[in-house]
Amino acid sequence: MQQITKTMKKFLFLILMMLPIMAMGADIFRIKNATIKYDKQETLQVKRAIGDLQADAERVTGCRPTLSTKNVRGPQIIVGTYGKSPLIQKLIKQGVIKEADLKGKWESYVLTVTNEKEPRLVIAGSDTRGTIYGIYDISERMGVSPWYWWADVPVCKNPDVAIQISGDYFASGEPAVKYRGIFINDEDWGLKPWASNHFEKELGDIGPRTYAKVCELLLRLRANMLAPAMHSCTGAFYSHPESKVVCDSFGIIITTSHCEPLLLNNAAKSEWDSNRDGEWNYKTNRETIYKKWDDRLGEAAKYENIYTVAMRGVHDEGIRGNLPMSERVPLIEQVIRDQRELLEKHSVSRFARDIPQIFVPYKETMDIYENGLKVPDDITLVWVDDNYGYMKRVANPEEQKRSGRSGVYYHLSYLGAPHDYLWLNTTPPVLMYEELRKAYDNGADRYWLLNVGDIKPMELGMQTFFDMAWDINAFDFEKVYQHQAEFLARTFGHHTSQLSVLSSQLQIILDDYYRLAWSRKPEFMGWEYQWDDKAHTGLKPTEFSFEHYDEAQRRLADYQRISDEVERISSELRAESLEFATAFFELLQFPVQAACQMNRKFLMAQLNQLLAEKGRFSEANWAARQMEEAYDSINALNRRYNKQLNGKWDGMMALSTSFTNTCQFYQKPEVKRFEGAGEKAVLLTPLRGRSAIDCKVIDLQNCQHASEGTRIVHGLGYDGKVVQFGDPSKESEDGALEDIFYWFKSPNCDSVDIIVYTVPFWPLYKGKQNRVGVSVDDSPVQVFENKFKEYDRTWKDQVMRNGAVCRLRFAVNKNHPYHELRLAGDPGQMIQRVIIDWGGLRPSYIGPTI
Ligand code: REL
Repeated sequence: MQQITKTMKKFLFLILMMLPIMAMGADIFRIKNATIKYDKQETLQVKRAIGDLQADAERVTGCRPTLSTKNVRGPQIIVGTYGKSPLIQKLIKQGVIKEADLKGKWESYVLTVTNEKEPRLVIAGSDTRGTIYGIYDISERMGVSPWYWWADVPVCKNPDVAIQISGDYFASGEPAVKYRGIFINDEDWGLKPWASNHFEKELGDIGPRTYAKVCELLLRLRANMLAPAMHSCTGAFYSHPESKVVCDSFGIIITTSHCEPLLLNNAAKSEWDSNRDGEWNYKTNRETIYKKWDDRLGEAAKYENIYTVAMRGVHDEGIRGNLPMSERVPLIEQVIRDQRELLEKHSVSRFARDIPQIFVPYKETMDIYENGLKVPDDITLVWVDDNYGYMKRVANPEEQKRSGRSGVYYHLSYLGAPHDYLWLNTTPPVLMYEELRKAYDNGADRYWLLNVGDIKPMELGMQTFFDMAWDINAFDFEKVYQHQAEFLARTFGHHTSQLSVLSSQLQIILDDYYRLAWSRKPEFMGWEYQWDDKAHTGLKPTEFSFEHYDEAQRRLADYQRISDEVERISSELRAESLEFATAFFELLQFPVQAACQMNRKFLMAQLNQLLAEKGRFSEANWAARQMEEAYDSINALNRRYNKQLNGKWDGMMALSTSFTNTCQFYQKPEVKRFEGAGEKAVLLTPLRGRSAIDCKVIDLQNCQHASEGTRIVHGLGYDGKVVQFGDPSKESEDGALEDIFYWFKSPNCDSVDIIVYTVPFWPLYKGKQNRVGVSVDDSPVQVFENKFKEYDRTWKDQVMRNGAVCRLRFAVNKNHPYHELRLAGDPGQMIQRVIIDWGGLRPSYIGPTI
């Protein structure tokens, strides 16, 4: 009896002990007053990140956790790396962590809360970066946004913050893409002036202080590599030796752009000076070039790098000298052989095949590759977009077998022909997903590099890119379409009443923002002025029509609506917190309002010309003032961006970004003024229902699908949705094109024109096609095959308007009022707009509305 009582007492005691834990929920860990515990053996990089965890915990709770490598009592955050940390080994033995989640895994981590003896939050990584990502995952769960510094997202104070891991245990798994990073490019108008005149004034350049901030951001976004800025306005990365040390202390891998072989930036005089070093020509000056690479590797090979092999000309040029292809190919093969010899000499790995290398068939390098260049099997082939978001090709089935796999180099920002876009981030996330998924499904899982220009204001695009690079399988068309609105709602939701309402409001804004920029990017509103258009001396009107379909009016009204909407959300946020309103300005308000004013500037200049020609002088004066106001507004927006937060971003935003845009008429288009005519406002509200006569834009949503794979994709196209004919990687069999059909009623006529706008993709790889077939009633199918070459007129027009267009004529029986339109396409083809024209279509840019 006594025994029973003793046992019962013990049992009761245990129950009582557990009660607080059970009440609290076994999987809750309070951060405040916890000690961060780790082993001495941890790498320098992990220890540095532990410092960030400590700082983040203090930001949130107001208390700075103690760090300890000794045994401690009380709540602990245990941080450790598999294979280095006895602490983690012990937890594996105890069954707290599953070894299989870490052993042999690349950059993976486990998070778990165990409250058995003392509350413990465990962050265990499979390797250095795995542990670091685990740390930053916890920071984010505590409420520290990856963008807390770069986009000033405030950290909400919460002394009681608690971490709850669903199911008590979280194993991240390996990232979908092994190497994930950014290329800082075209820094001349943002990052460079900001760093040199402001953030790193003492150095007067982009250097270690800036790179420390960049590296921290990358790790918080679960990226692992950086291609540093390389324009000649900036000192070469290796000319500030501390920069590489800093990047290494974060565990960030250095990679370089396509034109910097073996870490050598020949655009920088300190690296390559033709007066000093001679011609950049491997045929005539091999020894000097070889020596440069040798020296560079001597200094940098001890760090973690991914090496660009082969070579191009100086900076972004092709190889100089009229070397025929029959000589180019063996010459580049020789270059690669020599480079691998040097890599073996300097690297700790004995064999070149064990050193990460990339070959980037960018611009003319693609021709050399297509002409038979032999690239050793272990080298990763990095496929490129055409600088405007469309992948030029992906790996074919043969290339997919390579041990080096393949990768992607993708642009969110570009300086070059036919027109640059360096100011705003306007690449729809859905296009990015479509193109990257296509590459990934065909083997591009080794390396993803994103050209982000100056980083700001590319935040949303970067967030989507790195979330996809980490786990592309968590995405589909619907999820990627909602991704940015959800991210913004999570970021700002605490400060508005309803999160889901906010998310839908943001989705509507983003829908319009991307849709309007899809037909014409804000940077392209100066229209015809292009890089190779040297003869052009004045501003041409845009093709948006004020006279037909209210096209220009509608565009202005749509922009104004989203601009007002971001203003409204911003005032709501401001009422709660000025800091949140500031972050909102950087992430969304600035891009939306800047795009709006850029459009207003050019469209009002156009309206001024139009009204002046018609002799409506007082209204022309009004349009001229609107243009002036838009110009001033852009200046004011840039100024606000640079000057807010005590000038934190001073120099980051500029009115004139890029060479194309620096000309005076682009900055401030000329307008005509009429003295004494006064000013009269023009009614610009688009009239509802004044729409198309004798032509019709079909609503793709109302098409019937004849085959399963065909789908509607939201977030792309002139109308915000497109039809896609199945999966791009699917085999196409002739005669088995996937199709859709649509019934329409026509007036009494014996022919109709069908105008089809597709999304201007490149064929998947050689041998694949971009065909769309159209038929009406029983007519034979007419096929439009989108064939173009990079830099030809068709391609230029296509990338500037994000569309390829064809007009096909069909005879119809005039006694039959109803007709069937049938459309088919190769797998992956996207149709974004179809217009049925009975002869009534008027000149405009994209035609009437649906
Ligand atoms: O976008 C690219 O990859 C290239 O055009 C760049 O490497 C290059 O630096 C470009 O900005 C030229 O000025």
